[in-house]
Amino acid sequence: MKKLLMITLSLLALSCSKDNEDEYKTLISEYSGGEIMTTFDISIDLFGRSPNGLSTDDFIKFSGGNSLFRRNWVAAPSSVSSLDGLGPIFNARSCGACHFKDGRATPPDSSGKLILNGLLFRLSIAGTDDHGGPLPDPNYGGQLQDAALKNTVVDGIVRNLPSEGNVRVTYKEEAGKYADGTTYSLRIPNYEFYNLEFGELQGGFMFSPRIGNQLPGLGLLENISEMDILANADVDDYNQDGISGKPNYVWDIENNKMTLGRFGWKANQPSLRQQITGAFNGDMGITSSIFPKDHTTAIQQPLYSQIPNGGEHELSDDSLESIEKYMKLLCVPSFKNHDDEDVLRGREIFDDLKCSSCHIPDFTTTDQGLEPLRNQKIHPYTDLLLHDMGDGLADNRPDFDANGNEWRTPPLWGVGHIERVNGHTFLLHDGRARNAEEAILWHGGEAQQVKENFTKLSTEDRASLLNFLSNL
Ligand code: HEC
Ligand code: HEC
Ligand SMILES: [Ca+2]
Ligand SMILES: [Ca+2]
Ligand SMILES: [Ca+2]
Repeated sequence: MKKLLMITLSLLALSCSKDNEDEYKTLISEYSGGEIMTTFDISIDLFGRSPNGLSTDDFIKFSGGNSLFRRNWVAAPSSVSSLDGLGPIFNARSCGACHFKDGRATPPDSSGKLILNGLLFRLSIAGTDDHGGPLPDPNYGGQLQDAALKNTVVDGIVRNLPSEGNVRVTYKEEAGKYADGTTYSLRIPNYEFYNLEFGELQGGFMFSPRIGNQLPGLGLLENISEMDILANADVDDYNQDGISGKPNYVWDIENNKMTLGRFGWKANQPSLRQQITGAFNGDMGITSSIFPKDHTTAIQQPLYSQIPNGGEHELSDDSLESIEKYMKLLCVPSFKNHDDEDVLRGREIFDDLKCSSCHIPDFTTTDQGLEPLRNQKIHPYTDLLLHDMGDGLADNRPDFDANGNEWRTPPLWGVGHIERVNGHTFLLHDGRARNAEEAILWHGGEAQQVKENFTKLSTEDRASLLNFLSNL
């Protein structure tokens, strides 16, 4: 194997146009987040690092945002008025509950426990809203909140409010085999809604299970120019490689227009500001200037509307600015063992298999925005575009321009570090894959051929590819 790699290297060196050399340097760069936004930390806090050299003001905001992210919000009224307003219904009390240490949530196991951890369910019915987005369920809204305030005084009586309902998750195993004879098994999730407080789900009801993502590097992704993202789009597959990256266009509430989506599993959010305030509103019941209204539906009002709120708005614009800065400035973990022969071999296989036609390794950020995010050569391994991933992964629920089969290519930077931070290796939009290998085996649709080629790799090559991923 060593020999093979040496030959490839010398070929690269020989064919020595400047371009190739640059390409190779990029290939081995350990600075996944560019020179400023890369952290070499290997502690369990590694997803929570800020870049060196922040201004005092930015550092204060980053730290303030960090604590807002971790703290539990409480019911209003409370002595800590900057942290009250939780509920009436919610999924979790803090951002950190689902993004533990800014990392990936653990999916629920099959035990049928009430706890969904960081898995949430987006809901809709057939049709679209005024902006082409999903049409919320009339009774349950756009998301199932499986928790509600307890010990709350309503009309002088202490009550435990019921939540909207719960979901039970079970998995079925399905066996498969590699060309080398090695067997594997994938788990197919099944979801069952129960304890539904506001009546049965109607015909045409759709849901999308989604797990909380790891959060490093999002400011850099937000600072890739739209032009650079669209350059990789190929909606009608003109170049006939079977891969047709498609941009999602979603409603930008603050700017009152359709905008390229970048965040969420279907690129369903246009900006970190909207993603963050959407999470406060939907996941925690906290209002803000962007989402001034409670997340409850008409049928729920009589039950929930007597709960005191935590001020107008419950999240102040100052707090929003801090937490936005925090999200923007989380550094990306470095690419470990970037000069290791087997890891580099894995990277070559990644390219050979054409994983990199969706998980695009290289971008340069714009010269705008926060100083540490400008002009950075980054290696996120995403195109931020939508791809048909086949029926196996489909949620069959459209989300703006994303159809029921399409998902945004998730960035692979940091995936190898989730285990250290979060103590697990579950991947994909609903956490069904128990590790990177299973995540690849789930690829279908536009990635069907790539997946099949993966299953035909030699045992050693497969191991090298996985070794590469575990170092990202
Ligand atoms: C109940 C669990 C849960 C809570 C609480 C939660 N999140 Fe999330 N977060 C998610 C899920 C699930 C997604 C993916 C959403 C989607 O695809 O629509 C997500 C996505 C995100 C993203 C986009 C990540 C990406 O790669 O596109 C950001 C940023 C984010 N959350 C920030 C926050 C902040 C800030 C808070 C606190 C206000 C928060 N989240 C609270 C579960 C949660
Ligand atoms: C056609 C585009 C495409 C190709 C080609 C492709 N991927 Fe993906 N990849 C995706 C999308 C989209 C997802 C998210 C699917 C989901 O969550 O349901 C994904 C998910 C993943 C994940 C899980 C990431 C996470 O954060 O949960 C890994 C790991 C991964 N891909 C590795 C690879 C490797 C290795 C290859 C080549 C063998 C490859 N991919 C080829 C589009 C692609
Ligand atoms: Ca509230
Ligand atoms: Ca709801
Ligand atoms: Ca194409």
